[in-house]
This record gives sequence, C-alpha cells and structure tokens, in this order.
Amino acid sequence: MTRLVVVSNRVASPTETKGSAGGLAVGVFGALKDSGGVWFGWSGDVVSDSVANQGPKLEQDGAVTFATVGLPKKDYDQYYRGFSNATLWPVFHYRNDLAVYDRDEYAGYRRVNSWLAHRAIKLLQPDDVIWVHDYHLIPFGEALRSEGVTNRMGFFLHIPFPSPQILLNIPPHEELVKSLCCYDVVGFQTPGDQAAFHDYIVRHAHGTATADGEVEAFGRKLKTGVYRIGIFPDEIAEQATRGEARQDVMDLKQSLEGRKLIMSVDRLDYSKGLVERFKAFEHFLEKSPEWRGNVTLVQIAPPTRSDVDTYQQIRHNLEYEAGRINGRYSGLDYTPIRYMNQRYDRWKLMSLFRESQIGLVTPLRDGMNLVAKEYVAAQNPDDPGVLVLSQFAGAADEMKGALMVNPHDIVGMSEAIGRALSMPLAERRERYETNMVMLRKYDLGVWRDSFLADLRGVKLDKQQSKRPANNK
Ligand code: ADQ
Repeated sequence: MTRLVVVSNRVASPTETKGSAGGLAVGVFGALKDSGGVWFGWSGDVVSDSVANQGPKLEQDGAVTFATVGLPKKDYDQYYRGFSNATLWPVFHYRNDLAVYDRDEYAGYRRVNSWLAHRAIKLLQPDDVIWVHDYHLIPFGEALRSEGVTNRMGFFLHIPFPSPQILLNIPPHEELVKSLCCYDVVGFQTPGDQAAFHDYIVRHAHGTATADGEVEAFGRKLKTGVYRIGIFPDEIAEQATRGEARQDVMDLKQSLEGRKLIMSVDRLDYSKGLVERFKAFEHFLEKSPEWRGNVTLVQIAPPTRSDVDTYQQIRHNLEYEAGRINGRYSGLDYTPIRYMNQRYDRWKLMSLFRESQIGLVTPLRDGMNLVAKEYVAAQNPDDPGVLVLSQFAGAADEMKGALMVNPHDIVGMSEAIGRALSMPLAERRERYETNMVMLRKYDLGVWRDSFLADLRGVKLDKQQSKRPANNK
C-alpha cells in the first residue's frame, strides 16, 4: 500500500494520540499506522520567524512520522485567529453577522498555506497519497500543485459547506472554491453539504456536477463524496463501563441524590447553541414545577479560541445565563445548572453519559457532532438515556432515533426535555437500537477507509495536475 501523508491544522503528539485524543485523531492515526506515513501540521506553538523556518520538527512513532512546525505571531494572527476563525468558521456556520473580513488576513491565510506546503514538500515521496483536513487548509493543495506536486490529493471538510447565497458573503469565495477544485477528491459530512458545493459549481463557477459526484470546473476534474465521520462504538462502550466504578463518577452520582441528569458537552463555541439550551432548560423548569429540584443539567464546555473576540462574548453570555437561571431556581441543596469549563478524560465523560437520562445536543449548526454519537454508544442497552438532537447537526441525518429539535425553538426544546424525562423504557430501547444500527454502519473505520479507497482509486491524469484555469 502506498504511504499516507495526513495534513491538518493541529497535529496531536504521539502521546496525545494514544491517550486522551478523541475520534478524529484516533481514526487518522489508525490509517497512518496501517500504511506508514507522515502527519504534518502546526504544533500549536507560536514561535519566532527563525524557529519557524527551522521546522518541521520530526518525531517517529513506529511507521508514523509526526512532522510539526511552529507559527510566527503574525501568521498565527492572520491565518488562524483571523481568516480561519473570524471569517471562514462563522460564515460556514451560517453566522455572517459574526464574520469579519480583512484583506490582509486573507493574504496571510494564503501565504501561510503556501509556506506550509513548501515546508511539507521535502517530506513527500512520489507515490504518497495526501489527505488534507479542514477549512484552515483549503489552499494547501493548490500551493503544492504550484510547486509541481502531482500526487493524489484529497480534502475533507469537517464543518458544514454553506449554501452559495451565504458563501458569496466572503469576498474571495471564487478563489476558495477554485482552490478546492485542485484536489482529486473533496469529501463532505452530509449530502446537504455536497449539494451546496455542487450548487456553487453549477450556478457560480460555470462548471458541471453529477449526482454521483463527478465535478468539472476551472479546467479540472474531481470527485466529491459524502463520508460521514463516526466513532468506534465498542470502544466508547468500553470507556463508559470502565469509569462506572471510579470514585469521582460515584461521587457525582451521590451528589445528585437521585435527581435525573441531563448531560451536554461541547467546545465553548457560539455554533453549539449553548445560550438557547440554557434558556430551554429554564423554560422547562418554569413550566414544570414538579421537576424543580429533581433534575440537573451538567454542561461541560472547555473554552477554545479564547483570543477571538466573539468567543469572549459567548463565554460572558453563558456565565451570565447560568448565574441568572441558578439564581432563580437554586435551593440550599440544589443547583439546576452545573456549568464547568474543564477538559475531562474520555472515560470520565463517557461514564457520565452512561449515568444520565438525557444527552442534550443542540447546536445551531454543526458539521457532524461526535458528542451525539458518543452519547448513544455510551448508554446501557438495558436502560438507555434519550438523545435530544438539533436538526442542524450533521448527525441528525443518521440518528433517526433521537428526539429531533429546532435549536431556535426554546419551547420546542423544553417540551422535548419533558418528553425524554418521562419516556417509557420500551421506547427508549427502540430509539437506542435505531441509532446503534447507524453508528455501526458508519463507524470511524468506514469513514476513513471509504475516503482513502476513493482517493487511492483516482486515475492520475498528468494534464490534471496543473493549477486550475479561469472558467470565465
Ligand atoms: P468539534 O466542533 O470539536 O469538531 P465534535 O464533533 O462534537 O465537535 O467533537 C468534539 C470532541 O471533543 C468529542 O469527541 C468530545 O467528546 C470531545 N470533547 C468535548 N469537550 C470535551 C471535554 N471537556 N473534555 C474532553 N473531551 C471533550 C469538528 C466539527 C464537528 C465534527 C468534528 C469531526 O465542528 O461538526 O463532527 O469536527 O469531524
């Protein structure tokens, strides 16, 4: 089998990959171990220009080389904090209202992608298959092509691809789509994301796109596909049962004093719908006095991107809401919302999922949402909890056993909480089984293997390897 080169914005270290890392890192590392190869990307460190230019730093772990570079402050600001997370992330999550566009940041984004591609070239061998991940690295493949790299190259988008009317808000939208067309395979989480990309190709790039994903645009041919990222359900179930008898999980159980538990776990991000969720829980307590004192919402939300302005705002809003609602409904021995900002070991999170009666997963928009899948896999099959899921998470496409909600509908979410809390065991089991069938059908191995099979199956056409032409 030809070697695999994975490129992602952040590279987990060998120890992280084996220990606390979640789904993606585990899945990608598995593929790298099978075929041997390189995992290339940013180390997460901000360094001086001269240190950055000494990279990549190499660490070997069996057949896998971890190759990382640091980023100078200006590059970090423009590429990561700026265009990736203050422009692409909000727009791709349908939040134009939160997006800012700055030409210099966009120039920095492209410059850093070219620089990263240049640093990666020395690690590449002629037959390597290159798999690039996520919105930070859209122009990475084009930059490699412009340096004469003709290898098979694929790109997977972990977040939603917005409909063209939304994408048009980003001034260089055409350059971004043209960059995507430099890959041989472009993968999306859901059919809706793939359709939005095709829609742009046909209506705004004067290209063609067939239902089975053959795309021609900007003088290039590529394949698009839907590859639903998943989890390894048995591994999650094992983690969930491993934690059951641990002291801190038993302590939490005891502190609940027989109350029902609702679990929510998200990165602290405005796309995750946390404020709306708190309001729905408040509405539930307001309308259901019999549940006051008898149900607790545990919200775990570790902060991310805390140096981006909009993230400081969401953190502030949430603290305010949690304080306000707790002020209204707390008793001497009862706190309705327990809101925590730490990261937790995976086994601990999974055991908390298993102890709870509801998994409340209500993002306003989400590429997939692995927490929804982890929640289901962690349940006790004899007495499973209920997944309450936003219709705008990619996972909603598969998890038909969930109670589906619109995260903008506070009353609807509050009703779903009430319904889930009193759902009979037979219905809970049936819904759990429905979800488990899909979790097994689309597990993490299927995601990884089907993407790589499509990428490895691409017929190389030397004419193709050039930079894209202008379609107009
Ligand atoms: P995220 O936005 O990070 O991922 P998600 O898919 O839910 O969202 O994955 C988060 C992961 O982090 C889960 O495995 C979860 O268990 C873990 N996690 C969250 N909080 C934690 C905590 N406090 N301690 C420890 N672990 C924690 C992006 C996209 C998603 C897409 C994924 C994968 O935004 O839509 O599903 O990539 O493609």
